[in-house]
Parts: sequence; structure tokens; C-alpha cells
Amino acid sequence: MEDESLFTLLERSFLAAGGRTAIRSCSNDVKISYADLLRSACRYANALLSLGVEPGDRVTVQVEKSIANVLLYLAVLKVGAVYQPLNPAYTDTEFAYFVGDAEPKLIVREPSRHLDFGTVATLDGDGGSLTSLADRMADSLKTVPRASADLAGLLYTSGTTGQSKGAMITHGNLSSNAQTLVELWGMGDSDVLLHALPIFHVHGLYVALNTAFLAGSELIWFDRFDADAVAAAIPQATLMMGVPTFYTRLLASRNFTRETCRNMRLFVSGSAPLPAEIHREFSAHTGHDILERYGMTETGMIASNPLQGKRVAGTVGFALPNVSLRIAGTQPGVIEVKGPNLFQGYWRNPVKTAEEFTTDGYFITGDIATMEADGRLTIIGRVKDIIISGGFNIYPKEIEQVIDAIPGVGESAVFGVPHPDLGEGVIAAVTAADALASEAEMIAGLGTYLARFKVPRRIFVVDELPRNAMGKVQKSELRKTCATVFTRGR
Ligand code: MCA
Ligand code: AMP
Repeated sequence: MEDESLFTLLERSFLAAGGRTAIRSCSNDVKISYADLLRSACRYANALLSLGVEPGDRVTVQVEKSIANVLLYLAVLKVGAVYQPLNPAYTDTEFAYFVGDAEPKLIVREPSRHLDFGTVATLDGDGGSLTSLADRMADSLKTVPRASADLAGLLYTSGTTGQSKGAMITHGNLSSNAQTLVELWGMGDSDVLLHALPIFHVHGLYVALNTAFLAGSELIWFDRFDADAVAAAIPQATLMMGVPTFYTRLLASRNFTRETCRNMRLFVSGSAPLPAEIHREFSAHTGHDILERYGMTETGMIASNPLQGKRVAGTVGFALPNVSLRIAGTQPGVIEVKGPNLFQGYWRNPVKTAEEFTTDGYFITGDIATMEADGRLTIIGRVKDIIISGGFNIYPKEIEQVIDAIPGVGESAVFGVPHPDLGEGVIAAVTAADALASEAEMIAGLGTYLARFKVPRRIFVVDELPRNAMGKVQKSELRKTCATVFTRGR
């Protein structure tokens, strides 16, 4: 079998880069060369083998961002297992669902979390049982060969039902998308990528890490995004990838000037719509036109503004070279895509998988767009009921189910409204069937079950939810009523 493992592809560039710096952390003093990255990844891979992890096994990882986490990611690829990253903000209730669904061979969590979920190793920035084990292992290992269609990742994403589904992502998906983006964005070994995104989602994990590693670029590493700290490091960077909130916050940072960006080659934005006014303000402030691109967990990257040529504010550019993209029916319509970037379907969920594909094999994105004659795409909305807040997707249905279980609540509607920092902020409207706790108490209570970023920042009690003639709740009406909740006084 020809080896089509993503690790094998990346290893070639690790070997070529040798002693050059792979990652330099600004969050602590760690600096690691490509040669050391490879050796350490082998140690973690040997540790996984010693814990009984076999090809195809899921490894569930819920830890804070760290370089050790990167080593673990690479190790999972190397042994042919399936990497399942989870947001550390998820509560134990949320975590239990993912573990129950993915049935991992190994769970890796922070030492401070509950560890009674099966075979668990611990990992955090300072070490943990997995690091101790890896330290005792050999620093070489033959990569387990993989076929293009073999799974490399299981990334959970939700739908309108509110139930999260695991998107099965293959080695072929990741290799093709990374190669395409490196080429498209002109990435190379002289690039220095400022990395401040979380690495439990496609953007920070696959788009940023895989491309930088493939190109042999250096990474300037932040465990989390802090606008002032990032602005202070930008003069050392040539490239940055971020969600729109990064750019809004950088513009508000006093440290961020045109001079700060003197060595920068490219700013990339994605995961949520970049407001056209932020794009323009950023251009005026720095002289750089942010390159906006568009993608999904299920598809990797789909479209991008050009490196050379006009980057138009409010548009996501053109389909990537090997991605076939069309608008269903008349314009504006839903974007459908096909290509080597397309996932294999939802984990153990053939019914849901079938629903999301057309009969001729296109994936139905749920994003509504218009396409110009030259192929330029402008996303104008979504048919799916999701909120994107600071680049995190939030599924109203999931939250409504938890709110409806609060004593005294009749029914609820969760929706997003404009938020100056996060793009959209989460709001709930509830009816009272009985005596209700205060807004603050309800918000605090929801945090027991739901990750804090999902919890509505405001909960309004209403007499009844607006409905159309079919009895469907009119969230557009609620959005209109609450449109200025977060922007008032700006
Ligand atoms: C944190 N909080 C949030 C968010 N992040 N609330 C709503 N939306 C958020 N995104 C809440 C916390 O729960 C906490 O609430 C309070 O804000 C402060 O938390 P902190 O961690 O200090 O927040 P922060 O550091 O300011 O984080 C904001 C952030 C971060 C930097 C925008 O959310 C972030 O890095 N977002 C990137 C998301 C991302 O990578 N998306 C890619 C998805 P409390 O005070 O109540 O406890 S991949 C994707 O979409 C596709 C494939 C694509 O195209 O890329
Ligand atoms: P996720 O489920 O986290 O993969 O999020 C994918 C969704 O994020 C897409 O279906 C879009 O709705 C949205 N998205 C990603 N990039 C952009 C963008 N540049 N503009 C508008 N929406 C985007």
C-alpha cells in the first residue's frame, strides 16, 4: 500500500528543516527545532503504543493549548490513530457525550479534571502522566502507513437538531487541503506564522499548523489570544491567521500600528464573516488588505480571496483550485461543494450523512451566497440555525433544551444578535410557566451544563414567543427587537 499518511508528508519537511526553529513560544520560554519536534513526536507516539493505541483507535484530547498538545497531535497521526480534540471549556456533561459517541481507546485530559472516563492519561503545559511516559520512550518510530481514505481526525460539529456529530476527516482531506493552501498563500520556510488560535478546531489545528509544518515555517506561539501581546510580537512575524475578533481587537490595541506590521506579508481571516468595515479600517490603519477565506469542519477550506489580485471586503473570494463549488438553484442560494477536501461523513450516522449530501455527491453547506460571473463568492446568510460568536459555533437547539429544563420556564428561543467584539452574541427569550429564578441565577445555572461561551449573555422574559402562521418561532422578529442589546452605547 502506498503510504498516504499526513504524518509522512509532514515528516519530509521536518527532515528538510532539521535544526531550524519550528515553534517559539511567547507564552513561556520554550523553543523547539524541527528536528526536536520530530524526535519528541516519536516519543509521544511510542507512549501511545505502550498504552495500547492501535491504528483507527480514537484518542480524545481535552487540554489547554500547549506545545505538548502539538506533539500529541503529531503522535496520533504517526501511529495511525484518530485525533479527537475537544474545547477545554466543555463541561463534564458535554464531555461525557463526546466520549460516549466516539468510544476512544485513550482519553487525554488536564490532571485537574475528572478522570473517571476510561483509560486516561494526563497532559498540561507543565507535563502530566503522558509527558512522563513519553520522556522514557525512544525518539524514533516508523510511521504507521495510511491510505488516503483512512481517518486522521474526528471533529464534532452540530446541526439544527442540537446533537453533535463527529465529522470523519481523512489523511487525504488534510494533505490535499494543506498542499493547496501552502501553494495558494505562497507559504514557505522563510515565513514566520503567528499562532494564537485554539488548536481544537480546524482553523488553528489544520489550517494553521498543517500548512506551517508543511511549508517548514517558524511558528510564534501564544497559548491564547491577547491583543496587546500579539501586537508586540507581530514585528517578528510574516503571517497571521485569525478569526474576525482578533482583527477587531488588534485595531483597538494602542500597540498596533502600521509600523508593527512592517514585516508582515499576509493576514488571513476566517471562521466567521469579517465585517467589511473592519476590513477597510484595517487596510487604512496598516496598509494590509486582510485575506478572507471560507471553510467548514466537514470540508476544510473551500474558498479564498487571492494572494495576488484584489481582496474584496465582504467577499470570500474564489473556490480553491481543486474544489468544485456551485450555488444550488437560483442566486442567492446554498453553497454546495465537492472535492478531495470533503469529509467521509458523520461518525456512525449514515442517515445524517445522507441528508447533507446531494444525490450527485455535493456537500450541502447551509451557507447562502451569491456568485459573480468570475466565480467570486459573497456569503450573505445561513439556512442553518447557528450562532457564530468569536469564531465558535453555537447551536441554539442545544441551549434551548437546557433552558427548557429550568424550573418555571415555559419555552425558549436562543438567537444571535450583533456584538461589536464577537460578531454575534447569544441571547435567550423565555416564557414563564411558573415562578422563575432571576436572570443572573439562570445564567449561572446554565454554566453547570454548558461551556461558558454558549451560555446566553442575556435572558429576557417575554409573554409569548413570536410565531408565524405555521407555528414556527420567528427568531428574525426577536433579533430585530434585541438588535442593539450589545451595541448600545458603543
Ligand atoms: C470566550 N468567551 C466567549 C468566547 N470566547 N464567549 C462567546 N464567544 C466566544 N468565542 C467567554 C468565556 O466563556 C468567558 O466567559 C469570557 O468570554 C472570557 O473568556 P476568555 O477565554 O478570556 O476569552 P477570550 O480569550 O477573550 O476569547 C475570545 C476569543 C476566543 C479570542 C475570540 O474565543 C477564540 O480564540 N476564538 C477562536 C475560535 C476558533 O478558533 N474558531 C475556529 C473554528 P465567562 O466570563 O462567562 O466565564 S473552525 C471553523 O469555524 C471553520 C472550519 C473555519 O472556517 O475556520
Ligand atoms: P464550523 O462548523 O466550525 O466548521 O464552521 C463553519 C461555518 O463557519 C461555515 O459553514 C460558515 O457558516 C462559517 N464561516 C467560516 N468562514 C467564514 C467566512 N469567511 N465568512 C462567513 N462565514 C464563515
